[in-house]
Amino acid sequence: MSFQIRATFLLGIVFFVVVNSYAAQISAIIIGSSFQKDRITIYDDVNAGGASYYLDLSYSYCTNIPSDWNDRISSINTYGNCAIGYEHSDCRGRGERFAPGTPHHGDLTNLDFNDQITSFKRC
Ligand SMILES: [Ca+2]
Repeated sequence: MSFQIRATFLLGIVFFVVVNSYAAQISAIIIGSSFQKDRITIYDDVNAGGASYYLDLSYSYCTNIPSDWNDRISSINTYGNCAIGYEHSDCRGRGERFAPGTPHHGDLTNLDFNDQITSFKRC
């Protein structure tokens, strides 16, 4: 290969690598932000203790938690999102709003709502 062809070839590789790394960064940012959006984690015990389960609320209006988590949640991390927890399935019964500024995410006994939540929806 002549110098010119080799230089063009190398430039092509560098361009390919740079474009791909930008594409990877951009998709990582998009995936990262959609991962946090509407995500909450529910915990078996107070203060984020015991078993935990990740819930993504972005795909439906109301999300019934898995049956093995029914009436078991004692604390919640909303990651700054807003979610309403309901006493019964299909977002029926008593509802409590969990959002930045609302109290007792870490201890639902303070809301008299310990081990009672069955479904969630976004605020
Ligand atoms: Ca519990």
